[in-house]
Amino acid sequence: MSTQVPVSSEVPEKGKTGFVALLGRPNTGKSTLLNTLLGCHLAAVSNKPQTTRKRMLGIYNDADSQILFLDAPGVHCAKIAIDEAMAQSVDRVLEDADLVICLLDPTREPGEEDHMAAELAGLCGKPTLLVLNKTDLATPVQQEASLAFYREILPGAESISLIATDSGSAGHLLQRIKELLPEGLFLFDRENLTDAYERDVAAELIREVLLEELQQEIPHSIAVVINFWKVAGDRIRIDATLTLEREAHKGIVIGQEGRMIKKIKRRSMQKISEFCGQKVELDLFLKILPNWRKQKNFLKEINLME
Ligand SMILES: Nc1nc2c(ncn2[C@@H]2O[C@H](COP(=O)(O)OP(=O)(O)OP(=O)(O)O)[C@@H](O)[C@H]2O)c(=O)[nH]1
Ligand SMILES: [Mg+2]
Repeated sequence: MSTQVPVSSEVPEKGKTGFVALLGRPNTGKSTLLNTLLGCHLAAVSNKPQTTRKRMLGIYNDADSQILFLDAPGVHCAKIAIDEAMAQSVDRVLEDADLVICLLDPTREPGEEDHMAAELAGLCGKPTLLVLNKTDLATPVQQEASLAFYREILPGAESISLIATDSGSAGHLLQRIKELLPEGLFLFDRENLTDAYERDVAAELIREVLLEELQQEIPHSIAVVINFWKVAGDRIRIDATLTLEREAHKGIVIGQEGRMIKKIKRRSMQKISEFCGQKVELDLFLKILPNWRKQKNFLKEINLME
C-alpha cells in the first residue's frame, strides 16, 4: 500500500536516506507531522497528550530519497509500567536515528517534559533540528520563549518554524532534512509505507476514535488488540478487544442503549476502510483487566513493552 507518487523502476534504489526520529513532549504534533509528510493518515492523532504509545515507522519516498521517519511516544515522567514502556520506545527510536527532529509546541509554556526531551536529544549525540511547530497558534513571544528554553540545553541547534498540519510548510522541512541526510542504499521497497502490520495500524485508528469520543482518563485506560483479521472477498473481517481497567467504565464505553459503542464501531470501520482501501466489518469486544497499565506481563503480551 502506498500514497507515494509512483517512481520509474529505472531510478536507482539509492539516494538521500536515513532514520529521522520525531522527538518531543506529548501533544507537540509529532504524529500530525508524520501523517502530513507521508500524505496519509498512518499514525493516531488527538488533542489529548500521550496518544502515541509505541514507535511507528513511516517511509517517505520520492525520486531521489527514502526518509525513514520514526514517530515516538511523547517524552514524559515515568510513573507506572506503561510510561516505562513508552520511554523504552523513545530510547529505541533515538538509538536508530541518524537525525533527530525535536518538535517544540510554543503554545504551552516550556516545562519539565521539554527539559527531558531536550536533554534526550543532547545525550543521544545525533544531529538535531529544533522544529518550532504550531506557529499558526503561537505568538512571536511564545515562539521566542520556547526556542530560548531549548537552546539553553542545545546551544547553537538549528531551528525551523512549521505548521505540521500544512503540507507546504512540512515540504520546507523535508528539503532541509534531505540536505542533512547522507547518501545511501534504500532499505525498503518504494511501495512500502511502514513496517507495521495493517492490523497494528487499525488498532491505533480504533484508539484514535476512543480518544476522540471518550472523555478524560477513560481512553487512556483502554488497550486495543486485534484478535481476528481475515480478508474475505472484497472486505476485511476484524474482531478487536478493548481492555478496560474498571468495570465502571463499561457502561460509559457502551453508552445509553449502546449508542457510544455503535458510534465507536462505525467511525473505526470508516477510518480502517480509508486506510486499507477496502470495506471493513468490525466487531468490538470488551474485557476488564484491573490496572493493566501497571502490569509488565500484559504490556509485553500486547507488544507495548520489550
Ligand atoms: N493548529 C495546529 N494544530 C496542530 C499542529 N500540529 C499538531 N496540531 C494538533 O495538536 C494535537 C496533537 O497532535 P499529535 O500529532 O497527536 O501530537 P503528538 O506529539 O504526536 O502527541 P503524543 O502522541 O501524545 O506524543 C492535535 O490536536 C493536532 O491536530 C499545528 O501545526 N497547528
Ligand atoms: Mg503521537
